[in-house]
Amino acid sequence: LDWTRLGSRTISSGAAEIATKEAQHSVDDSFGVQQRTFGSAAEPIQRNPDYSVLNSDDVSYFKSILGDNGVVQDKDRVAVANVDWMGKYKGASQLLLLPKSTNEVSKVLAYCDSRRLAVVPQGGNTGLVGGSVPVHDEVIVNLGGMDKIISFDNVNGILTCEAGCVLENLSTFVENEGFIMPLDLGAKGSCQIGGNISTNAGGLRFIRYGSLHGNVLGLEVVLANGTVLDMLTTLRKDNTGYDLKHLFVGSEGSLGIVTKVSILTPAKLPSTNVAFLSCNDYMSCQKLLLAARRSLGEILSAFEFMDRQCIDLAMTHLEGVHNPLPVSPYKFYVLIETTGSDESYDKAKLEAFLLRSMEDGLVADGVIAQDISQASNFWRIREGISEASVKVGAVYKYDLSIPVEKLYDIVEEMRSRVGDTAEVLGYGHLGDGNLHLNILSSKYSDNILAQIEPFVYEWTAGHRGSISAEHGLGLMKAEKIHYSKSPEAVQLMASIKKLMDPNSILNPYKVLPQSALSPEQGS
Ligand code: FAD
Ligand code: 2HG
Ligand code: ZN
Repeated sequence: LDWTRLGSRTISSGAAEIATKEAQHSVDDSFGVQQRTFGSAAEPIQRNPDYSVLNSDDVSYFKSILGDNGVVQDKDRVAVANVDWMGKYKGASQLLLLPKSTNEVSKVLAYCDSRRLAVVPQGGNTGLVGGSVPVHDEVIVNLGGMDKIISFDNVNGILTCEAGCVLENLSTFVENEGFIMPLDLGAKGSCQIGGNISTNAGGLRFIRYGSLHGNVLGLEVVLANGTVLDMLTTLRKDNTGYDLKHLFVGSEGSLGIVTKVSILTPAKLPSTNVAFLSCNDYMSCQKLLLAARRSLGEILSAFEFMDRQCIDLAMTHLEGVHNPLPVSPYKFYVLIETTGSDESYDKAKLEAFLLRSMEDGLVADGVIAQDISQASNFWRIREGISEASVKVGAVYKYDLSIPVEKLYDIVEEMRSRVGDTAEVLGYGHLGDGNLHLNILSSKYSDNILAQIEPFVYEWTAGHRGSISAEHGLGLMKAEKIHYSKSPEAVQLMASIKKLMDPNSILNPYKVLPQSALSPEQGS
């Protein structure tokens, strides 16, 4: 076993930044934007004729609220905001609004509601389910201009900030104060905390710090009619009635626009170690997870999983990364991170765990990063898979919660279904039972899609899994919610949507099936 030790320096997990615009352009250049349906059974989505069409009076009104700089009609800039990060979903909006305060958001929404102009809330536009871009001519409201840190309580680690703050900037800020953000993900360089909350993003620290439902302490939200809902408390405990903020965590901009956030940040601990390991079979990966939970216990901070196809893809498409275990190819790779407060104890614990795992035959080979650049390389491989996947041409992405023991079965079944027409990758947050199933080919094809859907949804439902572990439903899966939620639950969600957004101006065609929202369906 060729492992070496991580030095005493603390690392922030992975320095991978993504350049949204560049990625979009390279995607556009290489295979064009797919402009058709995204599910085998889906009909093209008709524009809801009840929405008004933007006119010059509307634009003048927005300018009177936001000033000329906050109202973008420039075709190139609007075009960027119309296309998602994968280059897969493209709207036809003519207007991008950039509010700078809650009051401005409130006035914009009140006006849109009164005029019945449809709106897409947008953060960093890194979402992976087509939720952050218009379907037709919806007005785009991007929160990027609301990027101020409001306060930081450095006793309790409570950050209060505006929704447009970029996650990586918040990380840097709280790390300087001796804390870390409770979430971390490959899109950190572009995604905004408001977008993270609206998608209930999971990511790489979920195994340790849990969901944003636990870490978000308070929110300020603007409702569809412009009402400002102040729930921006910083209390750990507050059982006064229904906890309304949870409605907005994960509702993908369909119930309101998040404008401010208060979030609990854990203390930054001084010792981080990262190991990159290989396993010969999937059973060993599962056993390794259980062993890591038992032996590493409280210091385990990530357990990420990749198959060989992911490593090959990363090596081909990511610049400056190298395979930490180049000698022979293995079927599976696991990245384990530990974070703790006692450097020598933590290191000894990880080393003993790895030795035992090798002796037990769970680990075939492995390496521990000996410095920050090695650790960054390990993380860059894992975090960069998504970025590498969009460079191939066409990518079909599925984000499934499946019981861990069954999680890789669907990857193998999918491989045999698509044969050599596409490359199938399995990776994800194994510690959370979350598989990212990516199917790559040079071009989008109805034949490949027909092999994937509805099989992938039926299989997941058959195993009582979730068709969206962490990315949301967006446009891609709005009509598929029934695979994971009962008709009664969908009906209640539709009633909530109708109550909170009776004119249905917020993020139309997303999250819920159109049939559940139709006026005939009583609320
Ligand atoms: P956007 O993409 O702009 O929007 C996402 C959704 O939220 C849309 O429906 C939008 O309407 C809504 N929205 C945005 N801002 C607001 C707001 N202020 N108020 C109301 N609604 C709003 N996700 C994970 O869960 N885990 C990961 O590990 C992960 N890794 C990723 C890695 C890469 C390279 C990429 C490209 C994406 C990854 N994602 C991951 C997807 C994830 O959903 C986003 O990265 C992130 O949470 C979205 O934030 P955003 O600011 O880009 O939101
Ligand atoms: C990750 O964990 C992200 O890397 C993205 O959630 C997954 O692109 C994907 O399918
Ligand atoms: Zn993920």
